[in-house]
Amino acid sequence: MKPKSKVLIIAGSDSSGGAGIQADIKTVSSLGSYAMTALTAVTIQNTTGVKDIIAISPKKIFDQIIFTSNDIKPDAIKIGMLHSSRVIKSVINSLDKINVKKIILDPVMIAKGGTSLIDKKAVNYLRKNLLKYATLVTPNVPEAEILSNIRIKNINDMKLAGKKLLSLGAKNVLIKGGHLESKFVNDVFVSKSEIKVFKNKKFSTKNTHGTGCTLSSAITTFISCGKPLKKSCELAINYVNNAIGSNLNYGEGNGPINHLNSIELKKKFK
Ligand code: PXL
Repeated sequence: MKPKSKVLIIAGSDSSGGAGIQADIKTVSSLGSYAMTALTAVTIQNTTGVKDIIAISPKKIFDQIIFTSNDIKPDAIKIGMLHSSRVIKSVINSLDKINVKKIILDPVMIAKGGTSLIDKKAVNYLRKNLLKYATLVTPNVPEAEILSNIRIKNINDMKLAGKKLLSLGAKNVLIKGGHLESKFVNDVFVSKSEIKVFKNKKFSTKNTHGTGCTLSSAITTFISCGKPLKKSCELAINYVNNAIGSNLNYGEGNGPINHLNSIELKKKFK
């Protein structure tokens, strides 16, 4: 097959392969599109946690985005880990130059084991300056609480926080409900014209490392192919749920999900 579209991923590396740019490339590829990357940081980690983080300079992040996109124009962009205000600023400068309309922002803040992937000043900078570039922002509950300054305990709070993020400049919001105590996961999509709750059964597994990265990359892939945004969210949630359900159970800690779940190997490769 030929790729259906081209996606640029701006994100950090996860050496364990379950989250970050590795999850993004696997997701975009397994859903049939072409993945390009601009690496923002290198994390040294495995399923038990993050050991170290090495930053890439803001100028070199800018250069990766511009040099790559000027040659092969992306249909959509996914943004993940941005660890400092200077990095966010250089990403904004590059977005101003390349003029790509479909931008999905996953406001990554804390890794599964609790390590912070962004500094505190950068959170304020992101809220004030980057949110307005986002076609869709995809926070989980703790991230939505920080960005909106609203305490979230239930679906109604998620709706309020979503509306607040719209008022701060995001064009659409998908708040992921997996952190709330419940038998179900309610993901809440908020746009200017509607609110939609995607309700799915929660899996009881510790192996959910990289679900946020995977979800935002899957949404980016679907909208890069021309699917409507809300439909892209629905399809991406299904993709992630199938990938969790496949339960690889790799590693001692929070293991990865199965990004290849959607792929059938052709006979000639068997
Ligand atoms: O899941 C958030 C995330 C994003 N980006 C990188 C990560 C992680 C979580 O570990 O390592 C690079």
